[in-house]
Amino acid sequence: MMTMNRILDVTSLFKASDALRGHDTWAVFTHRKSDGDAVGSATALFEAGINAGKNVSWFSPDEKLPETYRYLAHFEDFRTCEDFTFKDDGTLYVFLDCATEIRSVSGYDVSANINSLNIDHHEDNSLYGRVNCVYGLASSTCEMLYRVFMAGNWEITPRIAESLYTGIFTDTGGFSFSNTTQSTHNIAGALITLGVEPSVMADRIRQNKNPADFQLWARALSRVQVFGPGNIFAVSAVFADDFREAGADMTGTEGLSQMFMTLRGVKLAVVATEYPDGTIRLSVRSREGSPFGAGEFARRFGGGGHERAAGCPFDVQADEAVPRLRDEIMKAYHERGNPHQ
Ligand SMILES: [Mn+2]
Repeated sequence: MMTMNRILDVTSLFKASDALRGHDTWAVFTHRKSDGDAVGSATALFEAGINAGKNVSWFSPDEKLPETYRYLAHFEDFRTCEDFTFKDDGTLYVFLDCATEIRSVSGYDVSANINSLNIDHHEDNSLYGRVNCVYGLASSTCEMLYRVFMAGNWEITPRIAESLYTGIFTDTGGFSFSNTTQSTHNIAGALITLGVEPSVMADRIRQNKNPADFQLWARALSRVQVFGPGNIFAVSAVFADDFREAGADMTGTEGLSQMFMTLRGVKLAVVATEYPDGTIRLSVRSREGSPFGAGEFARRFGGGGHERAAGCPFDVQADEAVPRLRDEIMKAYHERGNPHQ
């Protein structure tokens, strides 16, 4: 049975803080295709660790991080790592923004006797850590980490504040998605008091497209298909050839699926992306009024994420991706949106 982590267990914040204090060596893991929340939370924790005299390292399977976040302290401390050997050697293994342990490096065994700390805000987090600090109604992992820092009286330096603000800003779409709450704004306000400049941060995060990304987006935008009852569904695709011809890399799709949510009346948008090895992944976005959520749709294909933003593999040939995707969306609609048919 899937957990739906909708209650904030305040004691878990103290347990997380105690776990961090109690270990001199931290290995921090973020998920594949790291986003602002993953990079923001990892760099914030890295800085907090260094300030506390800890020996900190940071990994994910990504070859490189989105250049957008290079302004964050400790961006350069990131290391690529596909597999990791987890040991019971006094190291604290911290997973950030990872709904499941397999979203990060491989080699982790849930039942093994190792010190692991899971800090996250995915509703469907499987609680794989020895200590789990998970609240599905938090806007971001950065918001959770802020709560952990406050619980344990950790000093939040201006660098940490910038990292945390970055994750909150990006995961809420600049304070515009439905996960934006009063707490989100209160925490953002506290971070501003600690030195964050909102307009500087917004520019750094948003003013980052290069012409190659525009060429890539132009291809995706030109292929949009809107369909379903009341035209509530939108799909598009980008293929390996598009990346080559546009001169863009895989980070060029960041923000693309959200763009299709700006279409009038659209409640659910899906972008299929072909990776260099020919595999297809879906990026799914939804809003209130969709017959099924983004997370629910992604879970049909072994993926996961949030109710409003999720991703999954899609096991089809590239040239079949769009028609198959349309079929799958209508299938989900008939099963979920029209239960009597
Ligand atoms: Mn997140």
